[in-house]
Amino acid sequence: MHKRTFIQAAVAATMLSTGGLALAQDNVFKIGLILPMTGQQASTGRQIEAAARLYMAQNGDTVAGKKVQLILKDDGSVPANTRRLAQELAVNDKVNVLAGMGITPSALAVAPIATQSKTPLVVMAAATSSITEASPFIVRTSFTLPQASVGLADWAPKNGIKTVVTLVSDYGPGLDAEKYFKDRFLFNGGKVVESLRVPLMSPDFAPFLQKVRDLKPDALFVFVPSGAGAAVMKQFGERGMDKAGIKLIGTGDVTDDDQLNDMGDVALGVVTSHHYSTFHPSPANKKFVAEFQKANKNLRPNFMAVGGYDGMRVIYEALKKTGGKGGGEALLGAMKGQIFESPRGPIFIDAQTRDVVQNIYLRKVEKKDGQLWNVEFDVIKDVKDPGKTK
Ligand code: VNL
Repeated sequence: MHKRTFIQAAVAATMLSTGGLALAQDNVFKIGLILPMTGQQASTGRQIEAAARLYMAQNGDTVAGKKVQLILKDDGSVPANTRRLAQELAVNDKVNVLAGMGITPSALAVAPIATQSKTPLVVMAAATSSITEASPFIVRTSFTLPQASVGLADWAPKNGIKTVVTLVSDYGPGLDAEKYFKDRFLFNGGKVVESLRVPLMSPDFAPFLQKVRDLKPDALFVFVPSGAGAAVMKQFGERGMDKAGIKLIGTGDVTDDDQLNDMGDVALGVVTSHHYSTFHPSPANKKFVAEFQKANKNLRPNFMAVGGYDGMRVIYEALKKTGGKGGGEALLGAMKGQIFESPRGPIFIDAQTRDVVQNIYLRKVEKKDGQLWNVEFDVIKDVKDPGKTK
């Protein structure tokens, strides 16, 4: 009798504790954040992680009565790793949202998992136009290369640039940048003399730049992913391209704020088009930059940080709106159509395309108080991704 009571009590206790566990699980909202924390794209991972943690520090980790848990995984930007990690997060950890995606191949590798598990995937970095079409569960808070390239192709011919050589990383975003810059530049009466493509991994820019020097265009248009710009700039300077009268232009990835201040005077005067500059003069951005730098040993936030910060905002607001009810589909629904003031300026998550609509700024590198900045001098408002057919 005594023994039976003991067993009953033990069973009851077990049930109570597993019941308690289930309840605790129910009250946790999990974000599976996959980023390149090591390898060639590690600066992108570092920026996005810092921004996500800042957003949580500023807004608390309890939303709609749920405890928000950030689960960070390092994929080293190897797409097979991204895929495996996403699978584990969706199946074992049962995350409510997948997020991050440092490069396009990572986002494309995870898209089918988002679709099958009905888990929203918030793309915070990768920027090939077609990514949002790879799964109806993808929402993007970064940008697209067509979006960033077209404005520069309008600006260049009006500013004495008639001949251009394009130089891009040979994968999704580079091919988008090359195509959309070229088509618009030709339409505007410009001429693309040559289109060069460099490998994504460990590129050696020297032979390509030598070729550009020989071709002597008015300008060299460059797209390389965040983190690779400093190497391009250094070799551009070493080969005396600027002195030979060739201007450097590109999307803002090449004058990445993460590296810009160490690029030296060769970067002065470089004109780029992009959606975010650390120097953007809005009160919201000044607050963001100050608090980001304070929390990160003065690290300057770049466009990757802003993609991560806004991605967290989209997740938090969707959780608030749904109260965590209705699963992945409801959460996704509440992400669509969000409109708000980002550190980059006003942005909008287009409900039809799930892609970000935003201002694109023309910027020129200038020195102010001894530091190099991308200083905005013109804006094209509310730019939709020109790569979308519908
Ligand atoms: C991508 C596009 C990656 C733009 C980037 O940096 C970037 C991409 C890592 O889609 O892979 O600046």
